[in-house]
Amino acid sequence: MFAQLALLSLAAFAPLVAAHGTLSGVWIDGKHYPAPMPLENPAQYIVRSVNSVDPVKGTNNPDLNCGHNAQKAGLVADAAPGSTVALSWRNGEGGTWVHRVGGVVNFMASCGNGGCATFDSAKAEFFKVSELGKYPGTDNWYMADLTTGPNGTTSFTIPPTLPAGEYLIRHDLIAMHNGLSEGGVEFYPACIQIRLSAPSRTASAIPSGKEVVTFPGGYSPTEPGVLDPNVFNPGSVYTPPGPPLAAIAVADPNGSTSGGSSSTSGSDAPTGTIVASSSSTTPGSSSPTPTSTGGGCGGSRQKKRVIKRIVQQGPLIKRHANKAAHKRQELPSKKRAPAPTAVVPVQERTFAVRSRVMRGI
Ligand SMILES: *[C@@H]1O[C@H](CO)[C@@H](O)[C@H](O)[C@H]1NC(C)=O
Ligand SMILES: *[C@@H]1O[C@H](CO)[C@@H](O)[C@H](O)[C@H]1NC(C)=O
Ligand SMILES: [Cu+2]
Repeated sequence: MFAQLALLSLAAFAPLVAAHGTLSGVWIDGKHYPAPMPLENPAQYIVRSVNSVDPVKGTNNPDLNCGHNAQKAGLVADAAPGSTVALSWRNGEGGTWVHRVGGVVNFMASCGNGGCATFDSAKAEFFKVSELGKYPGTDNWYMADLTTGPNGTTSFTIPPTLPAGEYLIRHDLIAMHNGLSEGGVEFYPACIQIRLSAPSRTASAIPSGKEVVTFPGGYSPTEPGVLDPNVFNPGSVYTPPGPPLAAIAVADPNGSTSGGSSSTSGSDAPTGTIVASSSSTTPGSSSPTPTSTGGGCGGSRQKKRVIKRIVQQGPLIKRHANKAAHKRQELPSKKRAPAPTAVVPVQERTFAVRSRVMRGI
């Protein structure tokens, strides 16, 4: 009881609910740009704002474009062909991102002559510049790099031959913990406005034709990266959704990744090693300390009460109806409460307990 009260009082200071989450920041060649909170005016940001921490559901959902009710940002960040873009996420309470299973994809599209601050992203012709699932030869997910702490990042390289101009980046997390059945997948799109002013050394054409897609429309509801009954099976291959990588994309050996983190343990435990090894291209030292409640997506009674209280007091965050599905967090729906040999559930529990300990509860 006392613990619950403590949780409530802590959460009461948090602006958002404890589930799901949003992009929290972008580093371009090490320079940091924060992302707006949901419903925040994006005039002073390079990241378009959304009005909910919830996932976008459905491959035909118009919000698959740039997130829930995305609003154009006022600023455009300078970058260069070949720049490294690193991205961090937070959960709905402002703590550490929790989802680790699924894909991380990045698209880009020209904003045309008018520039990104006024560009209608529904018209964007997106080409894919990066796609990640599991670290090669392991059952470790790239997405889990985001769960290591507030500055856990995933990154990609801007194609080095991209012509000068303004571009919209469409970054998307494809959370697959409920993606074992059709419609279960959770999409978390976020759009970032950048400008390449330095001319490319060897400019190529901006991708077009079969290399580009619009959103919604870029994913199919039944393609393997969106619907994957085997996603929790050890050794299974996961293929991120959407078109193939554009020819000008760099299959960055380190990038997007954080290099050197392919432990063979098959574990996605939230240690700090992955983040630490990415520090050359991204934020400096990131503490592995989990700062979130670590509990995933609105499953517990405690959290529901927290949500209710915050909704009464603070900004109204639209909630999606599928809370029950999130009780499962990263567990496959048909394999709940399995034997202790199952890796993911044990980690999730460990993570939750550790988080509570960290928060002194
Ligand atoms: C990859 O990592 C190696 C060793 O840390 C480094 O020398 C190289 O520059 C990196 N490449 C990229 C594209 O970041
Ligand atoms: C995370 O990155 C931000 C922006 O660079 C920085 O201000 C903050 O100190 C970092 N936090 C940690 C825990 O490293
Ligand atoms: Cu979620």
